[in-house]
Amino acid sequence: MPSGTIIKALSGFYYVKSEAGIVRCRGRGVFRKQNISPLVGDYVEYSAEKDSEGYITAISERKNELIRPPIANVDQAILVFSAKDPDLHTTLLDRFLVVIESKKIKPILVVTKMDLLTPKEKEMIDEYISVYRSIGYKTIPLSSKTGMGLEQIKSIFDGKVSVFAGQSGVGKSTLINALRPDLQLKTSTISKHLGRGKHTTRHVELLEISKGLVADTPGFSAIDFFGMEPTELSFYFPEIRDQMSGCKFRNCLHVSEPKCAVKEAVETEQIQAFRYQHYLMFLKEIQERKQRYEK
Ligand SMILES: Nc1nc2c(ncn2[C@@H]2O[C@H](COP(=O)(O)OP(=O)(O)O)[C@@H](O)[C@H]2O)c(=O)[nH]1
Ligand SMILES: [Mg+2]
Ligand SMILES: [Zn+2]
Repeated sequence: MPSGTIIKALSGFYYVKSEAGIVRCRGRGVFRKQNISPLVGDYVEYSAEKDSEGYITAISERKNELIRPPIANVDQAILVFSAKDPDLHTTLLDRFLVVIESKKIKPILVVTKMDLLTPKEKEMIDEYISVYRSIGYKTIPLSSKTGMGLEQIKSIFDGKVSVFAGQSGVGKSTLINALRPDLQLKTSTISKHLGRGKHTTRHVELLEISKGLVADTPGFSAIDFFGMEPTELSFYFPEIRDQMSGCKFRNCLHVSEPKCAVKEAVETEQIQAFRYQHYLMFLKEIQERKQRYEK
């Protein structure tokens, strides 16, 4: 039976991209009984009555599933942050990284608007970029205005389903437009002109960029640490995870425990102080939430 990926769901139809092209499929009642409905990103089998029409017969088991936007089988999240305007927001960046790590999705960092930096500002941003690279995150500085970095980013989409994430105004739509000029997604200057930001569409579609699929709507708008245990947090900071086996206490939270290898690594600057500060900040948040809701 032919198979493919659902790239769009609209008005009761699922658009499946397969080797045969795009086939418009209906779901079948059987899914409703099983209490699952096909999602964009699902890998499905279908039965085609005509070349361009058919119905879905089976949904492959999902690797993961996002709620907002509703999409299955996400391989990687492209975290878009601007170097300036708005300023690089490392607290928010680390927050995104923790949530994405916890969902076992691979993060890739993109730093936009590099063209806006003075040489002095560029030095500082380059330093942050090298910190994140040293932790092991692929980090791509770019400018959608000058085209710098665009060739490099094209190759990361190949064979993967990606979702963009990042606060509004950092240049996500502008970047997608630079990669696929034919799409003409609305950017904020245009929406301001129309009176209000129109980025709240519920409907999601996977766009082809290079040899991959990319969600046209940003994901991870809710970035709290819901359901996370205090002891889990260390695992979502790779450089802390690397050190913690050296801590004296097995359940060390790296706050004020004696013989803590993580705190020692902060002192010797193997772990960056700002990353450790964010760890402490998030830990406190998780502990306070637990106290509030779980007593
Ligand atoms: N100078 C410069 N401006 C950019 C760049 N990327 C986006 N912008 C501007 O930043 C603003 C917000 O961009 P937009 O793509 O709408 O951000 P989004 O909310 O993340 O989708 C727009 O005015 C863009 O023209 C860039 O690389 N360089
Ligand atoms: Mg946008
Ligand atoms: Zn410790």
